[in-house]
Amino acid sequence: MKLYRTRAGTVIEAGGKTVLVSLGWDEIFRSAEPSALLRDAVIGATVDSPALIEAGVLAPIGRQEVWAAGVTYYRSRDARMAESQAAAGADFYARVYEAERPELFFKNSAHRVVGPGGQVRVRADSRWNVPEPELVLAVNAAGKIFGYTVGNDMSSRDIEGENPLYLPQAKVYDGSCALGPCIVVTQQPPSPESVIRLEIVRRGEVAFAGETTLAQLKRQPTDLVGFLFRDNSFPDGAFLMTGTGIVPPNDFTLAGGDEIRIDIENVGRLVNTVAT
Ligand code: DO4
Ligand code: MG
Repeated sequence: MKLYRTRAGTVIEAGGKTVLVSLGWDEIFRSAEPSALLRDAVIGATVDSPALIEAGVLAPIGRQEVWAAGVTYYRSRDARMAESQAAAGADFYARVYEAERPELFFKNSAHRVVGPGGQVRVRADSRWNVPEPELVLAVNAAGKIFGYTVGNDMSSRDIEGENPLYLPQAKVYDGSCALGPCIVVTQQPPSPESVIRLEIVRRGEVAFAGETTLAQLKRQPTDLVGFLFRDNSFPDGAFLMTGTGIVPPNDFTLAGGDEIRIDIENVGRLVNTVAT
């Protein structure tokens, strides 16, 4: 079942039907059993129109906070160690990759999140910027993962590399996160073989392409959520980005007008452009 937040309201695609349901977005995240709530809502729904989705898909977020895990793939550990060498930060990344406690950081509140087709941004005071394509967990208020979406954890590598304490500035700014296009509601996590692909297109040419699989993710999604919910409450649920396994080479930086395409097999495709 796919759950969309649209200009018309909450829309579910299930069993070949596209229906508008009278459920508020945050109500779904507050529910103890979101999938049962959605199933019942589909049975009671009357409108069946694929045009609902074409009318305008919004970022699939209401009052949820967005959090992120970091250094959960070997490639990310490597890239972070290299970029922070001069600041003597490399050891922190090596240690957190091995540690029981993961790196978790606050990524964004909803107003900084863009939806499918929207414009992500790079900071004006940064000269080295990349997208981070990530599987994102949709988590209800009780800490249960009920679905998955695609995310882009935009990052300023020069700011992050200068000093690990600058992480919030490298990660949290207007337009620094994209989510969507929908939440795939399922009890079954995407299989480890699922491929994550990133393609960056500049003036019609592929400027960077890379891929990995979920098998390279070192942490279990349930463990990440377990740490997030330790002594921390989320009355409206949360999104948790699970980290990147694709990092463009060090001489690559995003430019205004670049198109960022992220595909996660069995979850969806998220496309955004970089604001000029
Ligand atoms: O520690 C820096 C951020 C790591 C991150 O965002 C990632 O690995 O995806
Ligand atoms: Mg990341």
